[in-house]
Amino acid sequence: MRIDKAEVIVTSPDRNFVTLRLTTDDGLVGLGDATLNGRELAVVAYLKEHVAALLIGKDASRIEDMWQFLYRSAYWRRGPVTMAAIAAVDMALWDIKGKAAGMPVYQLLGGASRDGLMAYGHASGKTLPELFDSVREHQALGFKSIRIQTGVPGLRAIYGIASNTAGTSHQGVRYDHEPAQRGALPMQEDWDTRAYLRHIPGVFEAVRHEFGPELPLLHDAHHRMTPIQAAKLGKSLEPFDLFWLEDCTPAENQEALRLVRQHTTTPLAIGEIFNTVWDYHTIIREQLIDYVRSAVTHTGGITHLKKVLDYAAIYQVKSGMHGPTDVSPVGMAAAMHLGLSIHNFGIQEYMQHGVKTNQVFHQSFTWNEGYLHPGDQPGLGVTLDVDEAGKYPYEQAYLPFNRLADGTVHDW
Ligand code: EZ4
Ligand code: CO
Repeated sequence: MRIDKAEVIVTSPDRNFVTLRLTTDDGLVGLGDATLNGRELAVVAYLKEHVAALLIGKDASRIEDMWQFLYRSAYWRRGPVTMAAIAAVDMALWDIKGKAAGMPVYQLLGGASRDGLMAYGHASGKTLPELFDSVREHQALGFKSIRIQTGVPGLRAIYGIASNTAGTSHQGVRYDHEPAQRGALPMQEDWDTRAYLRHIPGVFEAVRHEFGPELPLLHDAHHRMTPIQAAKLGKSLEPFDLFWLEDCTPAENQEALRLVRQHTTTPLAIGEIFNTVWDYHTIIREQLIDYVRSAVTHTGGITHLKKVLDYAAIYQVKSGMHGPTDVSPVGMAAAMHLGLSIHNFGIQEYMQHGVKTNQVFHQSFTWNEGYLHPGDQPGLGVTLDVDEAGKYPYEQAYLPFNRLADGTVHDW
């Protein structure tokens, strides 16, 4: 079972996706997701120019060895581009191993630890009535847990609020498949932390009043606060019993979370932009977070993220894997197989892909009353229709960014 062919496929059905496709000499095909939103072609070049040739002729069954080889032989370690490239190779090899064994990947990881994966969806609205409608739409689709994002009075555009010109997912929910906007330049948004801190507790109070105490509610603060601001927000949200507050600070300073943790019992989730266990070791060991947000795609694949989550398990920290539309259906499948098998699964983010994306990637996961299951196809359970993919060439896209009222660039 040697790797015969390594192809990098770029397609942009509803948004850009980068997929690595490995073929073995006995005809097995493995897919890996290498999508790095807004910097897609950097990973394409890394794979095409520096990795593809190294794979040819290698034994496809040696997943751990391949991971160590790609990580250590490059000399330059970590970073989102490198770790997305390694993730794609790793996922494709797990896909191949599953097909060779005739088993879904979750069986190779130890089998199912649960019947399905509780998933949360994204409700948003510029105003409370719009937000309530969005929560109801998600409940009607079966979502049992819901992320809440709203507009802030005085700010024009804000992270996480679906635009009115949004597309529609396969389940019919109005949804904007970005935040990356197609175009030659990034969109500029505005930000005011004090206005946000004044507004958000009232939003959660209103949502609890409307939907009752049981519904698990989540919120993403998108790295925008200082530790003391984050502590204040966490404390002010305690009466509304959040499932988690996500990315309350730019958490590359792991020690900053000590300050937040001293002040609030609101559970914390961090890590969608992290890429190795080294980004997490202090916040896991000191139990400064409750959920690990990494996606398989951005954290070196199933092999590495499983190690991060096994380490987290020792400290009662659970998974909360990133599942935006910029993780491709292949990356989502990898997340579902891993989530189903580990003991310390917490929740899975699930933003539905668009109609065109689902025509390019044929998936076998199931959605049943708020629970995802990766299905029982051998491997990851996703196939890529190359002809369909070819209809959608790459389009330049950028994530937005923020400036404060005085023109200062701020975390977005
Ligand atoms: O901004 O995936 O929790 N989800 C998020 C996402 C990220 C995008 C960046 O590529 O914060 O919407
Ligand atoms: Co986030």
